[in-house]
Amino acid sequence: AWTEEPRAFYSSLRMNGDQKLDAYAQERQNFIQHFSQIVKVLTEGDIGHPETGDAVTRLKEVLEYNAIGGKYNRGLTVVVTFRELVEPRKQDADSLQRALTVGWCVELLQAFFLVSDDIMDSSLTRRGQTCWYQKPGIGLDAINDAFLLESSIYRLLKLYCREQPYYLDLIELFLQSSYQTEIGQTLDLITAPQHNVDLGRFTEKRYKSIVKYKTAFYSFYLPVAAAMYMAGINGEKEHANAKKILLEMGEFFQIQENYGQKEAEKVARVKALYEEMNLSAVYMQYEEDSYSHIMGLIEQYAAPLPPAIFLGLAQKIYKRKN
Ligand code: DMA
Ligand code: MG
Ligand code: MG
Ligand code: MG
Repeated sequence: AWTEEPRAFYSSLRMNGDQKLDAYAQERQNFIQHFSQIVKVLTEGDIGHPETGDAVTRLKEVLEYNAIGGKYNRGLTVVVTFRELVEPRKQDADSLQRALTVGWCVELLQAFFLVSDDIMDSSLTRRGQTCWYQKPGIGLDAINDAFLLESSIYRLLKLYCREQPYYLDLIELFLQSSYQTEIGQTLDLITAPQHNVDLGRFTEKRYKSIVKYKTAFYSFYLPVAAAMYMAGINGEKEHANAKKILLEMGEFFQIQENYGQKEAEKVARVKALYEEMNLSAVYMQYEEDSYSHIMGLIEQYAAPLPPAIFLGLAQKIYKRKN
């Protein structure tokens, strides 16, 4: 069985993985182009409104500053997964518009969390530019801007998906993902308060819970689950199985991206300590184990979805040459 030889199974599907990688690159331009339509539908009819016009102009600025500039992998996952799950003859222009829009809803959810997170973390920059709340004249008004980003999700879902059989499933999915992320942020905030970091509280178990709730749910499960609902896949078992694989991937993704403190001197000291502890070997072993574990989960839980959906994501996060 390939559980002992996960790489053999993976190799047999590598073509799918590569095509998937291309799929993200191919979709990206189209996805970014769809943003102007998102802004238009969220603001049209209101910009010149005598009462709310000025507020809607602010919403446009908030959207353009905070939803743009990332890699769009979460939003793109909705579109790429939708294309893989739905048979080509059902991928009409309207259905694709809806998939792009729901992809942007995931990006807006992320923008909502990031604007708020940067305030709570007193961060200075985000995606290579000044954090929104640090901009002159913005400050804590950014809290309301974050709420506007969140409301925009449900306005878009209503505008594009109200008539669809999966409308309620999507609303509940976005609400549940928000709650899970907020629970994760709560755990993060109470475990390592900014001026009172107690490493005793910061156990591996707690760390994994934080990562699962604050990142894995909205970054990995949400976009795939949204595409599943749009493709008519709404069974509890199917969703539970996909979630099992995707939350595990999310955990690995966050461990890989975790650098802790930002100052150059501290980074250098931590790096020296890592060398001493031979941490790169420990990490490589962890990556290896995590990879095998995820391949095992895909074998066990992918069906009835095509394994390529998960392998494509795995290939993006395990930065392997092959
Ligand atoms: C960001 O987490 C959290 C969410 C929910 C987007 P973080 O503060 O650990 O990460 P970052 O370094 O991106 O601010
Ligand atoms: Mg932060
Ligand atoms: Mg944070
Ligand atoms: Mg981050």
